[in-house]
Amino acid sequence: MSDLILHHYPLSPFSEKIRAMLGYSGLPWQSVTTREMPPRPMVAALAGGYRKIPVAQIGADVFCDSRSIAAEIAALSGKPELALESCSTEVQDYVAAVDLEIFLACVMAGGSGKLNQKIRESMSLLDIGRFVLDRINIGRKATVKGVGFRGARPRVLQHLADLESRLQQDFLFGPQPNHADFSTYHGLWFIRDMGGSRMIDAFPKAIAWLDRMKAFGHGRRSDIDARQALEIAGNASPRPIAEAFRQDALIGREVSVTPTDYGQVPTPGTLVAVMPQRWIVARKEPGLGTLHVHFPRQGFALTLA
Ligand SMILES: N[C@@H](CCC(=O)N[C@@H](CS)C(=O)NCC(=O)O)C(=O)O
Repeated sequence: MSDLILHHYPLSPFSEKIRAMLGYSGLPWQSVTTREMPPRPMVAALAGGYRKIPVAQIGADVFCDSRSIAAEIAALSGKPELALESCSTEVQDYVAAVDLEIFLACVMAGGSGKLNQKIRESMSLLDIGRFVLDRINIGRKATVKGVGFRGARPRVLQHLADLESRLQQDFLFGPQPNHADFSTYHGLWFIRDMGGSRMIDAFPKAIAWLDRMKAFGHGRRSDIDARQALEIAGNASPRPIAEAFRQDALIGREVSVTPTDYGQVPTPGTLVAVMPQRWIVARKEPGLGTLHVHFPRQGFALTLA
C-alpha cells in the first residue's frame, strides 16, 4: 500500500485526471470522498484555505492542484512522464491551455439531462441549490472567463478536431501517455461519460484514444474516511526539505499562496521551500501539528502576509 491519500468526489473532472493517472501508474492508493463544494472541514484542516479538489496527502505533506499530485505519483511509481516538469515546453504549454480554457469549455458544454440525473442521485436538493450558488459565485470572481456558454460547444468541437489530427500514435505525444493525455482525458470524460454527449462521435481516433485512457481504470483503491486521513496526518511529521530549496530570501516569512484563475482562496503559512516548480508552506493545525502544503508556482501567486 502506498501512502498516497486522495481527497476527491466522483463527478470532479480534475479528480478523474488523477484517478486515471493512479490507474495507469498501478500505485495502490487510499480514497477519501469529499462533498462537491465547501464547507469541507476535513480538507480545510489539511490544506488551509485552498478550496479546489483534488487534494492529496502523504502523511503530513499535503498536495494542492493536480500538477503537484501528479509529480508525487510520478516519483512514487517511477513514471516520470506523469510529472509535468519532466515534459517538454511544448507539452507544458499544451497542458496549460487544456487544463484551463478547454476544461472550462468542457464543463460549460457538458450540461445534459444525464448529468443532471447523476447530480440528483449524488446530492440532496438543498445541496444542489448550494452547489449551483457556489459555482455561480466562483464564475463571478474568476479572472479567466473562458469562451462562455455560447462559445463552449464550438470550442470543444475545435479541440476534438485538433485532437483527431494530433493522434498519429496511440497517445498524444508518442506511443506512451504523458501528463498531457490525462489533462485532455478529464474534460472529455466529463462530456461523454458523465454527460452522455455525442459530440465526440464524429472523431474516431479521439474515441479510440478516450477508450484507451479509460481502460487504465482507477487502479488499486481502498476507501478510508476523512477522520482516518486526519489521524494519519496528525501522527506524521512533514518530510525533510533539501537545503538547496531553503536558500530563498523569503524562507521563514509569513506568506499566502492563492490560485490566480478561479477559486482564489489564500492558504496562509510560513514559507519553508522554494523549488523551481513548487512552493511549500508550513501551517500549524490544532490537533494535527505542523503540515507542509505544496503548491505549483505556475497559476498561483505568493504574497507576503
Ligand atoms: N488547477 C486545479 C483545478 C482544480 C479544479 O478546478 N477542480 C474543480 C473540480 S474538478 C473544483 O475544485 N471545483 C470547485 C470545488 O469542487 O469546490 C488542478 O489542477 O487541480
